[in-house]
Amino acid sequence: SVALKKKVEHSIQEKQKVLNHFKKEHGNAKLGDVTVGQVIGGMRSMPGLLYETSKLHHLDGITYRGKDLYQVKEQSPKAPGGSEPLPEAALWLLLTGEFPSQSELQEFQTELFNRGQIPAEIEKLIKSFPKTMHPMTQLSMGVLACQPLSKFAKAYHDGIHKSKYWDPTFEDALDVCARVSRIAAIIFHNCYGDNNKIPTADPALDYGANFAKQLGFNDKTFWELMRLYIVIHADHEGGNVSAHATHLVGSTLADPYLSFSAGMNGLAGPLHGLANQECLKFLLDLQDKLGKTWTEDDIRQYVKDTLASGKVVPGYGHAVLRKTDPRFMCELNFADQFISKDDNLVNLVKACYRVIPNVLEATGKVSNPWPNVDAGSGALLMHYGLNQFDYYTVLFGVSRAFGVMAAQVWSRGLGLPIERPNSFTLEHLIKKVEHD
Ligand code: CMX
Repeated sequence: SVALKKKVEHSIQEKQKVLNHFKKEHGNAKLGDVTVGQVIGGMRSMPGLLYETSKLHHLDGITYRGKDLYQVKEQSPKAPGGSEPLPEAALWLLLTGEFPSQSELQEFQTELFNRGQIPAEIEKLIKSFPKTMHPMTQLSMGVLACQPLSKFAKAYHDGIHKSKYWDPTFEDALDVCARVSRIAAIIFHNCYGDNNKIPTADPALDYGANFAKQLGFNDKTFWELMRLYIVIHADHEGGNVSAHATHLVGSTLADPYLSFSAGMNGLAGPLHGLANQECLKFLLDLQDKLGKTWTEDDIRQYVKDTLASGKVVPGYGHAVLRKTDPRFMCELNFADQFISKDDNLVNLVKACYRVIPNVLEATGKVSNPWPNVDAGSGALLMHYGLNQFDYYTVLFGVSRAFGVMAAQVWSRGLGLPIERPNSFTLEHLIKKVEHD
């Protein structure tokens, strides 16, 4: 959309002025001290990244351009007759700080639909991935298969001036967001169906509905869930593994396809995006073991046994959050609005929420005993029949594209340099601390 590109260009130019002035005036200002514990402990809470699209607050949760998820949900344009926010409106918000007008939105939806087309030979390549390959591996490879289409890589090769890097990054970022749902739909049918019979996308539908339709789901409430799901998983500031991996690889001027694929490899880890798959498995194992007549005491004992066997309780805890994840609350609210009160799995999610935080708190070591986004998403997807749970992280990946790709446009727009923090061997670290 010409309007969107103009808006992004204008706000980047304005922000560049602020950044340059700030860097000149305050480049040496201190943001805090780095402790040995942080160096050894995964850089937890260490300031180290400029990331424009979203900011996480340890109690309020994620804000997209200053708006918390409840505000996003309330203020976002919706599908006709719908109540959930639209992913393409969230992408516009992440890129510009504002929601699009109705006419801007319609034009943008058409544009994303057109950008989503994948050349036949690349579709054929993605369709040739083996059924048994994990869907996340297929996602990462599917994105890489589209890399030859990168406009940034071509522009860089042709000698583009560095002040213009953001422009082909913007083009690629929108293409990646548009294409990733098509790649994901192909993967779904590669793994669980017939990839010669993928339902066609409909230009009259919005992004979330079209994605659900291509997966083979025609229930309009599921389309609403997909819209909500994509919006709430899109961005979680810059330090989480998928965002940081995308940002890090992008800082080398690797194009958005290469960087996003790297981010997806990080999302595939069980402590990050794969936790939603693990979480559903946890709930189903619990149901298997206890039947559908479980009690809260049963859950308590099951969680204690899990901890005693040296495993984490998936869907609980967070590196930054210190309260129930608002994304989980959005899922619960959706369940209350749309899902009948006799869904045993959804009721189990709610019972776990009543029981698990106390058990985790009692260990005395878990910094955040509250549920994160993954604690609820699987049960909602199961309700609508999406029960291929090794696919769930792919859904997360489709959504995460919106945040990390919008952020990459801004990183190139602000001319952020290649990342290169300092590392130590343990011996160097010990020497340094003992000498100081
Ligand atoms: N179950 C059991 N133990 C847990 C736990 C959980 N859900 N969450 C934290 N702990 C443990 C840690 O393993 C750690 O134990 P050790 O000291 O023995 O190594 C201790 O509590 C302290 O960890 P922490 O400071 O609370 O948590 P971290 O910041 O190190 O890790 C996270 C955060 C998310 C990896 C961790 O809470 C976890 O493993 N949760 C389960 C997996 C999960 O739900 N991941 C999804 C996160 C959401 C996202 O990716 O956005």
